[in-house]
Amino acid sequence: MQIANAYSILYSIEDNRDLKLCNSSSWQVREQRKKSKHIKHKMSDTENKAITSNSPSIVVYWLADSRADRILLLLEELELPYVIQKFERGPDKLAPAELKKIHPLGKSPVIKDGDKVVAESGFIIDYLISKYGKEKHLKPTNEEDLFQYNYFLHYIEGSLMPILVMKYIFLNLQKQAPWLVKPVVNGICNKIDQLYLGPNIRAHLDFLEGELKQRKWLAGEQFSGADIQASFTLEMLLKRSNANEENVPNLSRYVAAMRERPAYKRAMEKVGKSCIAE
Ligand SMILES: N[C@@H](CCC(=O)N[C@@H](CS)C(=O)NCC(=O)O)C(=O)O
Repeated sequence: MQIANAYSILYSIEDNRDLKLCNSSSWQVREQRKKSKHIKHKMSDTENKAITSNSPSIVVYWLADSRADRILLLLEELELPYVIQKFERGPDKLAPAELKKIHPLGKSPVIKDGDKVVAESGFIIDYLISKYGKEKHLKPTNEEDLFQYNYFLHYIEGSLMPILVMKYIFLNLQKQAPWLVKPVVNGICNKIDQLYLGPNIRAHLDFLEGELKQRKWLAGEQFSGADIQASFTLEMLLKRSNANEENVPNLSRYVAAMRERPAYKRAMEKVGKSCIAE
């Protein structure tokens, strides 16, 4: 049973963490009510009416400015009911220690599906599509597109993300360096950027531009889980490289098309943003 869009319920929990219930099932709601003694929200009639008994109970542990946006996109594409538990980053930009209670690495995204804890965005995407998304066709069935789907699911986290994370770390290092050592820190960071990060980012931009010149989406003419995995990362790539529609027209067209998807818009609404790379 699937419940499209429509409603979300905001619970206030005593420990100041927001638990946002989206597109929920009756089972979920009742369980959630049982678990939390501190719920202040009273469900409306519409919310109660939309409730059913056999939906999956998926909780997304979502961290601000993180790859967890991918999972919201996916769940909206799949039109599955889910709960978002939101975490903010600390002043050090790291995830709060509470996330370690969900999974020992303390990273996001991580989800709970029933009693299963599932980590790693690429794995979460493939897991949810395989388990609940058969009729949504987010995983190609023909050999060539499936080959690209698997490649890009791994490429995004294995090759592209590490470069972008390094770029982010060095940028922050420069911003946070005390004035006395700033010239030295800037010198080192600029050299790394010039010798390593810059050329690598250029190579990724050229590679992706070439791939997207050949087809609409990463794994063919059909939108797939590989695009969901790429969503967060490609927006970041464009933002951090200052690339635009003039030098990467196909990549820019791709990101713009992603942002136009109704599921993307619904996911962003749920976390109060207009786009991933806001
Ligand atoms: N390869 C993992 C990476 C997970 C990851 O590093 N997430 C970042 C957010 S984008 C995180 O939780 N950072 C917080 C921290 O390291 O404290 C995945 O794709 O899920």
